[in-house]
Amino acid sequence: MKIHSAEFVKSAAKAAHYPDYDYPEIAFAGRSNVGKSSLINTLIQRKGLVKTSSRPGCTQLINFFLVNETLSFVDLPGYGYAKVSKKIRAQWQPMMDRYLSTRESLLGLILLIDIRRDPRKEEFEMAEWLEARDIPYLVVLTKADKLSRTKQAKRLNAICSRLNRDKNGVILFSAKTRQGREVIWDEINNLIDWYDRGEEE
Ligand SMILES: Nc1nc2c(ncn2[C@@H]2O[C@H](COP(=O)(O)OP(=O)(O)OP(=O)(O)O)[C@@H](O)[C@H]2O)c(=O)[nH]1
Ligand SMILES: [Mg+2]
Repeated sequence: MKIHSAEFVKSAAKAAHYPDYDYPEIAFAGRSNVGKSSLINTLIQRKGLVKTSSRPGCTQLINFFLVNETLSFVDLPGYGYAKVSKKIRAQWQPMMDRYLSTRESLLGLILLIDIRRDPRKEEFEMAEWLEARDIPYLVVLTKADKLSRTKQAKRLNAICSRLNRDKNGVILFSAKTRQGREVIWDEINNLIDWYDRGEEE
């Protein structure tokens, strides 16, 4: 995918503050520190456009980005980080639920899981929730560079079977080596084609 423009649009907590454009939108979700912001930067080839940090809990609002003036990316706050205050965490869940259940232009979601971790309650709940609403999602296993190719393949098998998901729907990725970037773009483009066909009907 050739990126000729990528810009930060705005941050929002409330639905009233979401951008009111209706470009097809892809959201990125996953545990805090899993690499959501780094994945977006790698996809759009802008190193610092999305702020990343080794300190979990970096992204605390819903952040909207516009790519090539036609596609919207949404960086969601990470879940499951215990050190964030209770008050902040209590605000996140309704904020995420509201976004996922009301955003009409949401085309699909990318669910990130650290390749070294087994999916847990949060990931199972998210997957179930998306399936119940017919929202397509892709699983991306992040930080693949931390493991050898042999170990990556083993983790891919283990995680697919835990999620009961075909290997085609789970992609190995590294923001460091950019492994998997093109495959993720292919999947996003497939979703967009499918959306465009639906619009024409
Ligand atoms: N080795 C390696 N490190 C990564 C990779 N992706 C992200 N990181 C590092 O992991 C840390 C967290 O990355 P972020 O992209 O900020 O994670 P996030 O999911 O956006 O985190 P929150 O905003 O806190 O929810 C940073 O120190 C990144 O440099 C990767 O593919 N490989
Ligand atoms: Mg982030």
